[in-house]
Amino acid sequence: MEGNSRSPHATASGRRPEVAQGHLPLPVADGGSLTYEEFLVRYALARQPCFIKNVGAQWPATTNWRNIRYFLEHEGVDLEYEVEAAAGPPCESREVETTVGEALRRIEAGSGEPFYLSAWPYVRGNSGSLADDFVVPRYFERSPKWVSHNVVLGNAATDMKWLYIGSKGTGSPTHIDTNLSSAWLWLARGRKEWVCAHGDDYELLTEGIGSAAYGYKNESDSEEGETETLPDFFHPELYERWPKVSSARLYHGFQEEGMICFNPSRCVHAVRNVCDSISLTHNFLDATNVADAMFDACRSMNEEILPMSMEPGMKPKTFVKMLAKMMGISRKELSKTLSELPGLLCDENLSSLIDAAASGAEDEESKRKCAEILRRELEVRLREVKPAFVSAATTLRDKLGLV
Ligand SMILES: O=C(O)CCC(=O)C(=O)O
Repeated sequence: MEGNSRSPHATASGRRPEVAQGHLPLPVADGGSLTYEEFLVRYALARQPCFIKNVGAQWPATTNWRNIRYFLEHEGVDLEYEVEAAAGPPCESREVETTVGEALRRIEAGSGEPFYLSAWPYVRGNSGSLADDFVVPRYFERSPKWVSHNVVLGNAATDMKWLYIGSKGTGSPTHIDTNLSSAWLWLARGRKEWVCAHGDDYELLTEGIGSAAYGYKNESDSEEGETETLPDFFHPELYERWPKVSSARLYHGFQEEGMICFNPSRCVHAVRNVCDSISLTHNFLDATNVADAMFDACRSMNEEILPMSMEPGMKPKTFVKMLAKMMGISRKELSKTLSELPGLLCDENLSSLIDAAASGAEDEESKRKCAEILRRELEVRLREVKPAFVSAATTLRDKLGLV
């Protein structure tokens, strides 16, 4: 491993002193030798962003995804699928409604203004056969169906699988990933410049920001009463404009072709395409971040869903119908999920969660060890969040009459 996998600012007492201004190098792990246990301990559970090099050399994507023509001529790609692209540099971009085909042709033509086919949901967008070109590395997406298909955790409605294809100068402004999930981002072509905060600095960076912390939002989008915004990590006066950033651990680095950037749950991050780029992003929830996802689900139930359901004149049935429509799922499916929600973290589910994650380890002995590490860690992490989740989920279920 290169760079620093442990925060240089952690002390023996576990307390972090004020950090000097400036960025730390993003650690680089070697996918050829990184074990699953090392990945868990150093990165996923530690909420430490990193690069992983030497991944995917044998994948068809390594050769095929170097050229936009491949996507344009691939018979499994739905070029008519409607998407929102971004025109212009990251913090000033405009949304453009277009199709996959038009966006790809525009980027291929390279007509001046930066243009980004960002967050192309290629699986939902009828182009899932592109997944034949790569294999999900052993470190990621190890979750049982009750997590990966749960609508409240976001996955069934949005499968969290995207492609990002854009010209030089495009990028994604500072944000936090949906449901406080983790993400692996593999670069097929180009070069990306990243700034990622340590996941444990999430509270510090999002304090006082409220819902503006979620998604790509800029100052003009802030809601009433929310005066702060997430810091623009690429702003030339970052530390002057957002002084609290000097107390956070910010990691900086350039992602080269064939490398993964791993963003753990709670990691606030921003990225720029230094040159024309083609990349794959999958977000996921598993045993390493489920407690964070539950924390986010509590926030969403208490601050968004419950208040909405209690608006004057709102009938429970109408509310469920409206919510199902917003999530793009059937009313029946949503009602079933919401009625079962308070029992989601039962012992049986937690065991299957741990087993699914530990199955990433190389042999039986390592699987046992990883399962033990995960069990201990989950116990601590769920201690507070589980009662809060059960309480919010029960209130919601009862309020909607879904018992
Ligand atoms: O590559 C990009 O522009 C954005 C990727 C990213 O940060 C994300 O999907 O959360």
